Amino acid sequence: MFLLFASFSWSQTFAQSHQIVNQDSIAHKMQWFADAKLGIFIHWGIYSVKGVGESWSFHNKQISYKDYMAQLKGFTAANYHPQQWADLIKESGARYAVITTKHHDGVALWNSKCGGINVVKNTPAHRDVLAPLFSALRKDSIKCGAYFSLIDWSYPDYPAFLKDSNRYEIRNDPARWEKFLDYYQCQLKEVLNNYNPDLIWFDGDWEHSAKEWQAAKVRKMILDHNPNTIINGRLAGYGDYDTPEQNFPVTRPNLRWWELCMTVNDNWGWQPQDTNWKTPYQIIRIFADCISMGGNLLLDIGPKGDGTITPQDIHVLKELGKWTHKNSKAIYGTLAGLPEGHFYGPSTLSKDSTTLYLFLPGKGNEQEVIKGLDNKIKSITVVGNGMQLHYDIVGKISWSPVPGLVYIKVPANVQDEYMTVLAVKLDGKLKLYRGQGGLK
Ligand code: JFZ
Repeated sequence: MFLLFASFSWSQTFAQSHQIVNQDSIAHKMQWFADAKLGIFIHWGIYSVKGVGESWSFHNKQISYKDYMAQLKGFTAANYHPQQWADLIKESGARYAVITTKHHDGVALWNSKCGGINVVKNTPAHRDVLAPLFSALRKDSIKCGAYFSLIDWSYPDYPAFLKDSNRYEIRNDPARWEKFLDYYQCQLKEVLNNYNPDLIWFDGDWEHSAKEWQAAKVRKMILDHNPNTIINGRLAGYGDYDTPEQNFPVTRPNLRWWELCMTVNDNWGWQPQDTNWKTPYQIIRIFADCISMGGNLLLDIGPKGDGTITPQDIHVLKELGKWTHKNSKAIYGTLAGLPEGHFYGPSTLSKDSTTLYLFLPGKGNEQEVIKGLDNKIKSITVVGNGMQLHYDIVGKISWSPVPGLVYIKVPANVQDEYMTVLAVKLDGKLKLYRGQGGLK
């Protein structure tokens, strides 16, 4: 299944598929998202009880549907402290969070009146676990995102169930599909009315077409409820931004808004056998690469069924937080940085384009180089430390329009534990020389 996804190209956004060249109406509501840079994704559901693959484990017959659903009985949320979750998310430096309100297994984390299975009616948790999280996040000024799976393999009127066994085909029974549409749109309305999310993160659109999902109607329904709601790219061409999943782009995507979603280990939900944790440095470096290329990072954690967040997730979020807080001015509200070739590392640009932030892969060294910088430099300082650094202009030919190379010395005593960041103050807006040097 996943091999198949690997060849997916990014789905188009609403603006692209409708050839909206002037995206300014969308730009207004996208501003907080563009400035936020970091979000935390939370995969939490009954799959977190035994720690099996979220929904896919029964769909792909790795576990029987009965055994999968037996996890309902174990979903206690006994150690669930939403304010602690929110505070940890805040501490990481994330400015938004997205939680699975319902995954493909169809188990809603709120008390849905539209039908289906939910943790209030069907688990010992016996309560809406979303409401207290959204209010804790809002207390911490974190924007709230609701992940919502279009697919619902448990619902009797949904065509697909287990791998290779459809309940029916839509063309043979359109009335039955209508029933499903009513159900999922009823649930979506509940999510909008209950929590007024700042962002809806759809998933699973690949099982049906935009027409079948009624994507245009659903987009309108969301925006009629709140025109500022951001919609991710998985609404069959009716979203606002793109989501390359787990796969890091190598060259800068030609997209106005995008978000990489990525797990801390190899799985979305908690799975005890998965100990392939990324290190804080690896995550910081991936994050810096994202913002350098104009994107966001949505970093996923998987709390256990009882609501505890693993020590490994906590460690990564806290270490990430130390770094994001120290380097905040190089991160939030910035623009994508230098195009390839000018600097061997990620970079960002202040909104007014007069300060360039350089992220030094590793900790930095004695010989950092910027090429083709056609500005005078006012100062170079270490972000979060303030020390002014010495630099040399090397190889400037007096009569040539080609700028010299900027050599910067980063002494060991100002190096960050993970990734040192420099602020290069320019004499005006960034100007780059993009030519081929002295070649004719
Ligand atoms: C989906 C879910 O199936 C998965 O369980 C998880 O919730 C993740 C965040 O999203 O998985 C996908 C979705 C899209 C692609 C691959 C896996 N894709 O476009 O390559």
